[in-house]
Amino acid sequence: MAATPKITLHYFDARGRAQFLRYYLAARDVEYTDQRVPLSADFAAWAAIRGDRSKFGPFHRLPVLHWGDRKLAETLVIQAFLHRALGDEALLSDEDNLRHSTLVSSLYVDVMLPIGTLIWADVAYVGCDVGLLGKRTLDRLRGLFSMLNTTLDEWGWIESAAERPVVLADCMLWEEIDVVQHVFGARFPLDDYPTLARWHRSAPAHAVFAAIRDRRAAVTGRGLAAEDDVILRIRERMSA
Ligand SMILES: N[C@@H](CCC(=O)N[C@@H](CS)C(=O)NCC(=O)O)C(=O)O
Repeated sequence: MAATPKITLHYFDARGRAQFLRYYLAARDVEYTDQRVPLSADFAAWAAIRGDRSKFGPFHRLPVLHWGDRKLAETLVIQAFLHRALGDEALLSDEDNLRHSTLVSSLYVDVMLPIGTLIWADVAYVGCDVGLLGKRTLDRLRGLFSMLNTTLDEWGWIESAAERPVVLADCMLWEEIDVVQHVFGARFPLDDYPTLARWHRSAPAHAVFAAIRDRRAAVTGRGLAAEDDVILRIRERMSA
Protein backbone atom coordinates (compact mmCIF):
# COMPACT_ATOMS: atom_id res chain seq x y z
CA MET A 1 0.00 0.00 0.00
CA ALA A 2 1.20 3.53 -0.80
CA ALA A 3 2.38 5.57 2.22
CA THR A 4 -0.31 8.05 3.14
CA PRO A 5 -0.36 11.19 5.28
CA LYS A 6 -2.95 11.77 8.00
CA ILE A 7 -6.38 11.42 6.37
CA THR A 8 -9.74 12.69 7.65
CA LEU A 9 -13.02 12.23 5.84
CA HIS A 10 -15.62 14.77 6.94
CA TYR A 11 -19.25 13.90 6.27
CA PHE A 12 -22.58 13.65 8.01
CA ASP A 13 -23.57 10.62 10.07
CA ALA A 14 -25.22 9.25 6.94
CA ARG A 15 -24.32 7.05 3.99
CA GLY A 16 -24.97 9.60 1.27
CA ARG A 17 -22.05 10.69 -0.85
CA ALA A 18 -19.41 9.30 1.51
CA GLN A 19 -20.27 5.68 2.14
CA PHE A 20 -18.45 4.35 -0.89
CA LEU A 21 -15.34 6.27 0.21
CA ARG A 22 -15.58 4.64 3.65
CA TYR A 23 -15.88 1.21 2.02
CA TYR A 24 -12.88 1.89 -0.15
CA LEU A 25 -10.58 3.16 2.58
CA ALA A 26 -11.54 0.25 4.84
CA ALA A 27 -11.23 -2.39 2.11
CA ARG A 28 -7.80 -1.04 1.18
CA ASP A 29 -6.65 -0.91 4.82
CA VAL A 30 -6.01 2.83 4.64
CA GLU A 31 -5.94 4.42 8.07
CA TYR A 32 -8.22 7.44 8.31
CA THR A 33 -10.55 9.30 10.65
CA ASP A 34 -14.22 8.96 9.76
CA GLN A 35 -15.39 12.32 11.11
CA ARG A 36 -19.19 12.35 11.19
CA VAL A 37 -21.28 15.46 11.84
CA PRO A 38 -24.29 14.44 13.98
CA LEU A 39 -27.70 14.88 12.35
CA SER A 40 -30.78 16.58 13.76
CA ALA A 41 -33.85 18.16 12.19
CA ASP A 42 -32.36 21.67 12.52
CA PHE A 43 -28.82 20.63 11.48
CA ALA A 44 -27.55 22.48 14.56
CA ALA A 45 -24.24 20.61 14.73
CA TRP A 46 -23.48 21.43 11.11
CA ALA A 47 -24.67 25.05 11.38
CA ALA A 48 -22.19 25.57 14.20
CA ILE A 49 -19.16 24.54 12.13
CA ARG A 50 -20.23 25.07 8.52
CA GLY A 51 -18.56 28.50 8.24
CA ASP A 52 -15.10 27.19 9.09
CA ARG A 53 -13.39 27.78 5.78
CA SER A 54 -10.15 26.17 6.87
CA LYS A 55 -12.00 22.89 7.28
CA PHE A 56 -14.96 22.97 4.91
CA GLY A 57 -14.04 25.39 2.14
CA PRO A 58 -14.24 26.19 -0.68
CA PHE A 59 -17.97 25.41 -0.84
CA HIS A 60 -18.86 24.58 2.78
CA ARG A 61 -20.48 21.32 1.75
CA LEU A 62 -19.59 17.73 2.58
CA PRO A 63 -17.84 15.46 1.91
CA VAL A 64 -14.47 17.08 2.40
CA LEU A 65 -11.29 15.03 2.56
CA HIS A 66 -8.22 16.23 4.42
CA TRP A 67 -5.12 14.54 3.07
CA GLY A 68 -2.17 15.75 5.06
CA ASP A 69 -2.10 19.51 4.45
CA ARG A 70 -4.38 19.27 1.45
CA LYS A 71 -8.11 19.80 1.56
CA LEU A 72 -10.33 18.33 -1.13
CA ALA A 73 -13.97 19.10 -1.81
CA GLU A 74 -16.55 17.63 -4.24
CA THR A 75 -17.29 13.91 -4.22
CA LEU A 76 -16.11 13.24 -7.76
CA VAL A 77 -12.89 15.18 -7.25
CA ILE A 78 -12.19 13.31 -4.01
CA GLN A 79 -12.73 9.96 -5.67
CA ALA A 80 -10.53 10.88 -8.66
CA PHE A 81 -7.82 12.04 -6.28
CA LEU A 82 -7.92 8.79 -4.25
CA HIS A 83 -7.96 6.71 -7.42
CA ARG A 84 -4.72 8.37 -8.44
CA ALA A 85 -3.07 8.79 -5.03
CA LEU A 86 -3.55 5.18 -3.99
CA GLY A 87 -2.13 3.85 -7.23
CA ASP A 88 -5.25 2.56 -8.97
CA GLU A 89 -4.97 4.81 -12.00
CA ALA A 90 -1.45 3.54 -12.63
CA LEU A 91 -2.53 -0.05 -12.08
CA LEU A 92 -5.49 -0.08 -14.50
CA SER A 93 -5.14 0.00 -18.26
CA ASP A 94 -6.34 3.07 -20.19
CA GLU A 95 -9.45 1.18 -21.17
CA ASP A 96 -10.18 0.09 -17.61
CA ASN A 97 -9.61 3.62 -16.31
CA LEU A 98 -12.23 4.85 -18.78
CA ARG A 99 -14.60 2.11 -17.65
CA HIS A 100 -13.94 3.06 -14.04
CA SER A 101 -14.79 6.73 -14.70
CA THR A 102 -17.84 5.75 -16.71
CA LEU A 103 -19.21 3.61 -13.89
CA VAL A 104 -18.55 6.24 -11.22
CA SER A 105 -20.16 8.97 -13.32
CA SER A 106 -23.30 6.98 -14.05
CA LEU A 107 -23.73 5.61 -10.53
CA TYR A 108 -23.28 9.10 -9.05
CA VAL A 109 -25.45 11.06 -11.45
CA ASP A 110 -28.05 8.46 -12.43
CA VAL A 111 -28.47 6.54 -9.17
CA MET A 112 -27.16 8.33 -6.08
CA LEU A 113 -28.52 11.78 -6.94
CA PRO A 114 -32.05 10.70 -8.02
CA ILE A 115 -32.40 8.59 -4.86
CA GLY A 116 -31.40 11.59 -2.74
CA THR A 117 -33.87 13.79 -4.63
CA LEU A 118 -36.66 11.26 -4.04
CA ILE A 119 -35.98 11.00 -0.31
CA TRP A 120 -35.96 14.81 0.06
CA ALA A 121 -38.78 15.48 -2.44
CA ASP A 122 -41.59 16.20 0.04
CA VAL A 123 -39.44 18.94 1.64
CA ALA A 124 -37.59 20.28 -1.41
CA TYR A 125 -40.63 20.31 -3.70
CA VAL A 126 -43.57 20.82 -1.34
CA GLY A 127 -46.75 19.35 -2.82
CA CYS A 128 -44.83 16.96 -5.07
CA ASP A 129 -46.53 13.60 -5.73
CA VAL A 130 -43.90 11.32 -4.16
CA GLY A 131 -45.73 8.21 -5.38
CA LEU A 132 -45.43 9.34 -8.98
CA LEU A 133 -41.84 10.45 -8.53
CA GLY A 134 -41.07 7.10 -6.87
CA LYS A 135 -42.56 5.18 -9.81
CA ARG A 136 -40.73 7.27 -12.37
CA THR A 137 -37.43 7.00 -10.47
CA LEU A 138 -37.81 3.23 -10.18
CA ASP A 139 -38.64 2.87 -13.90
CA ARG A 140 -35.52 4.78 -14.84
CA LEU A 141 -33.38 2.82 -12.40
CA ARG A 142 -34.69 -0.48 -13.73
CA GLY A 143 -33.74 0.55 -17.26
CA LEU A 144 -30.31 1.67 -16.13
CA PHE A 145 -29.63 -1.44 -14.04
CA SER A 146 -30.57 -3.64 -16.96
CA MET A 147 -28.01 -1.84 -19.18
CA LEU A 148 -25.47 -1.90 -16.37
CA ASN A 149 -25.90 -5.63 -15.98
CA THR A 150 -25.19 -6.15 -19.70
CA THR A 151 -22.26 -3.74 -19.70
CA LEU A 152 -20.56 -5.35 -16.71
CA ASP A 153 -20.90 -8.73 -18.46
CA GLU A 154 -19.37 -7.33 -21.64
CA TRP A 155 -16.50 -5.82 -19.65
CA GLY A 156 -15.96 -8.99 -17.59
CA TRP A 157 -16.01 -6.68 -14.55
CA ILE A 158 -16.63 -9.39 -11.96
CA GLU A 159 -13.88 -11.61 -13.32
CA SER A 160 -11.31 -8.80 -13.47
CA ALA A 161 -12.27 -7.61 -9.97
CA ALA A 162 -11.13 -10.94 -8.60
CA GLU A 163 -7.63 -10.26 -9.96
CA ARG A 164 -6.99 -6.74 -8.66
CA PRO A 165 -7.40 -4.60 -5.51
CA VAL A 166 -10.81 -3.13 -4.74
CA VAL A 167 -11.31 0.14 -6.64
CA LEU A 168 -13.72 2.99 -5.99
CA ALA A 169 -16.18 1.99 -8.70
CA ASP A 170 -16.51 -1.44 -7.03
CA CYS A 171 -17.50 0.28 -3.80
CA MET A 172 -19.94 2.66 -5.42
CA LEU A 173 -21.54 -0.16 -7.40
CA TRP A 174 -22.16 -2.20 -4.24
CA GLU A 175 -23.47 0.81 -2.31
CA GLU A 176 -25.88 1.97 -4.99
CA ILE A 177 -27.31 -1.52 -5.50
CA ASP A 178 -27.77 -1.76 -1.74
CA VAL A 179 -29.40 1.67 -1.42
CA VAL A 180 -31.83 1.06 -4.29
CA GLN A 181 -32.90 -2.18 -2.61
CA HIS A 182 -33.22 -0.42 0.72
CA VAL A 183 -35.50 2.27 -0.73
CA PHE A 184 -37.65 0.18 -3.07
CA GLY A 185 -37.64 -3.21 -1.30
CA ALA A 186 -39.52 -5.93 -3.18
CA ARG A 187 -40.35 -3.51 -6.01
CA PHE A 188 -36.74 -3.84 -7.05
CA PRO A 189 -36.10 -7.58 -7.48
CA LEU A 190 -32.33 -7.75 -7.70
CA ASP A 191 -32.40 -11.22 -9.20
CA ASP A 192 -33.73 -9.62 -12.42
CA TYR A 193 -30.12 -8.42 -12.84
CA PRO A 194 -28.04 -11.57 -12.28
CA THR A 195 -24.60 -9.96 -12.50
CA LEU A 196 -25.56 -7.15 -10.14
CA ALA A 197 -27.09 -9.70 -7.76
CA ARG A 198 -23.90 -11.71 -7.86
CA TRP A 199 -21.87 -8.59 -7.17
CA HIS A 200 -24.05 -7.64 -4.23
CA ARG A 201 -23.85 -11.16 -2.75
CA SER A 202 -20.19 -11.87 -3.32
CA ALA A 203 -18.06 -8.89 -4.39
CA PRO A 204 -14.47 -9.47 -3.21
CA ALA A 205 -14.81 -6.96 -0.34
CA HIS A 206 -18.41 -7.88 0.40
CA ALA A 207 -17.72 -8.59 4.08
CA VAL A 208 -16.14 -5.16 4.59
CA PHE A 209 -18.97 -3.37 2.78
CA ALA A 210 -21.67 -5.23 4.72
CA ALA A 211 -19.98 -4.63 8.09
CA ILE A 212 -19.80 -0.86 7.49
CA ARG A 213 -23.32 -0.76 6.05
CA ASP A 214 -24.64 -2.57 9.10
CA ARG A 215 -23.64 0.30 11.39
CA ARG A 216 -27.07 1.60 10.55
CA ALA A 217 -27.14 5.17 9.25
CA ALA A 218 -29.61 7.04 7.10
CA VAL A 219 -28.98 7.27 3.37
CA THR A 220 -29.42 11.05 3.47
CA GLY A 221 -29.15 13.86 5.98
CA ARG A 222 -32.78 13.47 7.01
CA GLY A 223 -31.72 11.12 9.78
CA LEU A 224 -32.80 7.55 10.40
CA ALA A 225 -36.26 7.94 11.92
CA ALA A 226 -37.47 10.62 9.50
CA GLU A 227 -36.02 8.79 6.54
CA ASP A 228 -37.54 5.44 7.46
CA ASP A 229 -40.88 7.21 7.67
CA VAL A 230 -40.41 8.93 4.30
CA ILE A 231 -39.46 5.67 2.59
CA LEU A 232 -42.57 4.03 3.99
CA ARG A 233 -44.73 6.91 2.70
CA ILE A 234 -43.12 6.78 -0.75
CA ARG A 235 -43.83 3.05 -0.98
CA GLU A 236 -47.43 3.52 0.18
CA ARG A 237 -48.00 6.30 -2.35
CA MET A 238 -46.49 4.16 -5.08
CA SER A 239 -49.13 1.50 -4.34
CA ALA A 240 -52.04 3.95 -4.19
N1 LIG B 1 -21.38 19.07 -5.44
C1 LIG B 1 -21.13 18.53 -4.13
C2 LIG B 1 -22.42 18.59 -3.35
C3 LIG B 1 -22.19 18.32 -1.88
C4 LIG B 1 -23.45 18.51 -1.07
O1 LIG B 1 -24.45 19.09 -1.51
N2 LIG B 1 -23.38 18.00 0.16
C5 LIG B 1 -24.50 18.14 1.06
C6 LIG B 1 -24.66 16.82 1.83
S1 LIG B 1 -24.98 15.44 0.80
C7 LIG B 1 -24.19 19.22 2.09
O2 LIG B 1 -23.06 19.41 2.49
N3 LIG B 1 -25.23 19.91 2.57
C8 LIG B 1 -25.09 20.87 3.65
C9 LIG B 1 -25.12 22.30 3.20
O3 LIG B 1 -25.34 22.56 1.99
O4 LIG B 1 -24.94 23.15 4.05
C10 LIG B 1 -20.58 17.11 -4.24
O5 LIG B 1 -20.85 16.47 -5.28
O6 LIG B 1 -19.86 16.66 -3.35
